[in-house]
Amino acid sequence: MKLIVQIPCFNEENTLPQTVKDIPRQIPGVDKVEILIIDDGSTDRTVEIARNLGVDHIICNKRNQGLARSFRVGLDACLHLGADIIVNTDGDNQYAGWDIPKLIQPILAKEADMVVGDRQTGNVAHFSLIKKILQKWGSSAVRNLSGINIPDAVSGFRAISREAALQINIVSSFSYTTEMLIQAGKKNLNVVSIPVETNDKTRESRLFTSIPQFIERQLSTMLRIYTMYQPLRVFFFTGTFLLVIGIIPILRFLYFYMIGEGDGHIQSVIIGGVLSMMGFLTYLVGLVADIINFNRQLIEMTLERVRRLELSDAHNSNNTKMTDGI
Ligand SMILES: Nc1nc2c(ncn2[C@@H]2O[C@H](COP(=O)(O)OP(=O)(O)O)[C@@H](O)[C@H]2O)c(=O)[nH]1
Ligand SMILES: [Mg+2]
Repeated sequence: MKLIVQIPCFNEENTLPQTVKDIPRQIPGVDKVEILIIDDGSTDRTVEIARNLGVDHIICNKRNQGLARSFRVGLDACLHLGADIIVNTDGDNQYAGWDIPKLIQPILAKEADMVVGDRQTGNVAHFSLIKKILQKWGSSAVRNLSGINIPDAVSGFRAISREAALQINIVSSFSYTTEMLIQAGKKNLNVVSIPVETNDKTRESRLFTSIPQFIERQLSTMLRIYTMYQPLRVFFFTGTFLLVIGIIPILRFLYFYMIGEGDGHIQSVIIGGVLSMMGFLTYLVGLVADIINFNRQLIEMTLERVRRLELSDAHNSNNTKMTDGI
């Protein structure tokens, strides 16, 4: 059983040493613990420090690619390195490394495919009221969209089984946290949440510069990923909404027409007609999106198989290399 702890880093020279130090290297039930740093084009000494700390693997993006892409690169690398469990933690030492054994327990016990560390934000002193409210609201939105109940949906402290990592395809470039949960829900993976500790705040968030930006980015990710997985529902809802508001002015016109005052109400017919037509068109777009959705499913199935083939190839060639060595 091999565990790889991946840490996406963007200029984390100050906090990386403590983050790495807190990761236990011996965990009951795990044969090997390795650490992978994904350096996302840091301009400080992150890579040098990671090397000095003796982390096992370092991936360097030449340019800053964003957290979600780096996360995906990390997952792929962990799979290639033969990880049975992958843990993601942040380089700012926000999460307590010593909680990792607890975090992976449900996966070791084969009770879960994914475990999300719940920071119990309601009790975290340095979280502002607005952040607490947003966090709660975001998690309930994710719960409605994905059908899984995770109190801290944007937590970056999470463990994933190899099987789940093979199935997850992060496509957004900004935030992987909510996308991963919506995908996991739609793929019927078993996701659980466990309470974890957090360290004191070391610095301001680098992912969000302001609350409106946070809301805008999270909302757009949620909407896009949900539409990707349930297009018919989204377009049917939007189309019906347009149709219903379109029918109201038409009924208004009909009423006046019946009582013999149809003249002068032609605007109602035009507005209602345009809205109803938009509603019908939205249904049609929904059908097209649904067909694209089938294609997505086929592509995802192919991708999963390619991954498995690639990984079994890598595994075989590693074995050959080892035999060659002997
Ligand atoms: N790969 C990558 N990681 C980033 C980037 N910005 C922040 N991170 C990492 O993402 C994690 C969370 O970032 P942080 O600024 O603490 O955001 P918070 O989750 O809002 O606290 C840390 O490990 C950062 O190093 C980025 O542009 N690219
Ligand atoms: Mg942080």
